[in-house]
Amino acid sequence: ELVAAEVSFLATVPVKPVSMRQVMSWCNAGDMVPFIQTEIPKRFALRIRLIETLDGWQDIPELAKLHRRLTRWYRELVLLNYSTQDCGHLIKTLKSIRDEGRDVIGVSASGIYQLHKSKQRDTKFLDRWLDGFLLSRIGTNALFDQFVAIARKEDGGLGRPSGIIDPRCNASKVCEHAAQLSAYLCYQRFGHEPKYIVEDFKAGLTGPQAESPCHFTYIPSYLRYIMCELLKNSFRATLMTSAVEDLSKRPVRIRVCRDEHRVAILVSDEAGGIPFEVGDRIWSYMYGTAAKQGSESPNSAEDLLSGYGVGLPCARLYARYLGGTLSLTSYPGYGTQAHLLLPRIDSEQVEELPECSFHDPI
Ligand code: W6P
Repeated sequence: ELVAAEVSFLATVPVKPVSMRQVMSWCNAGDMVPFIQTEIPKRFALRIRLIETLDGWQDIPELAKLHRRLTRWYRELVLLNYSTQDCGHLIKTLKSIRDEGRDVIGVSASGIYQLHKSKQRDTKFLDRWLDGFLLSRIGTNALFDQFVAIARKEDGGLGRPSGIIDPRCNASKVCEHAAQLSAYLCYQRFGHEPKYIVEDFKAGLTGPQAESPCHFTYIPSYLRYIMCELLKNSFRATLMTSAVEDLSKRPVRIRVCRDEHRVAILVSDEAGGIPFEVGDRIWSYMYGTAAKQGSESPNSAEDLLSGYGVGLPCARLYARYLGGTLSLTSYPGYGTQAHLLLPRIDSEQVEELPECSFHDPI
């Protein structure tokens, strides 16, 4: 079929990652249209091809469903008329694609887990595949959301949030919000919440001046997501390993540090560390998905806080999307440190996107 041939061609055309500086230079929705028109279909074609590289994908209902939906969205995008002055129809289409794709993380993780179970595929390979697939999705969603936000003119003037990017994102404020939310979830679930401390540090300064807030260009919702995932884990582990009266002795520490080039956030708990047997499985989509297949209470406080789901691997993708890194170090018997490193300069915040050089080793 014509669409299939077009997709396999387009999937081989290299995707063009943008920097946050470039995205912020698009002040009106119209400035963004040429990029949406040429780049977004490429990224959908790439995800369609990624599914096709998985041996046996047609036998897994979830993967077949994703493939059908992506193909339909691809068709809708290439059939749009981009030359009109009025972006109304484009906005409507992007919003409906965005809404229809809400469940893609769950559907793809479940499909990949089925592939693992039925075809005994290697979890390492499948985890890397999901990293690439979901990273590509983060990229299109960010651009969709940015486009819809600036089309609605939700942005203020200079120095105010423009679209989903905040040129003055306050890192410690976002950390504080994430900690409040995570503590609230703990309270709902366990009846207690751990203590936490947010501190600011600045290169070249010590003492009170070091505590000035850290502002940088970033997508605050992504930073909040990452911090919530880390804090939910640290908070839950702290509650599980401490008597209530000892909680004030083991606060979870959130240190927001920066120089001109980067923001480095250290989250440390004293909850005894991650069991050695868990190892790299903490970054796997498989174990959380396996656990989910048996549980019936989605969206309860319990579920939101529950074990190593897809939250941590997704948090690492949000960090990587704009050139950052996220890693964990376990200190057995003592605690866990999470290290989040984000570039601070908007021209260095460039999308990290997968290529279609992906080949199924089978
Ligand atoms: C723990 C287990 C964990 C996972 C992720 C982040 C922090 C922590 N702390 O004990």
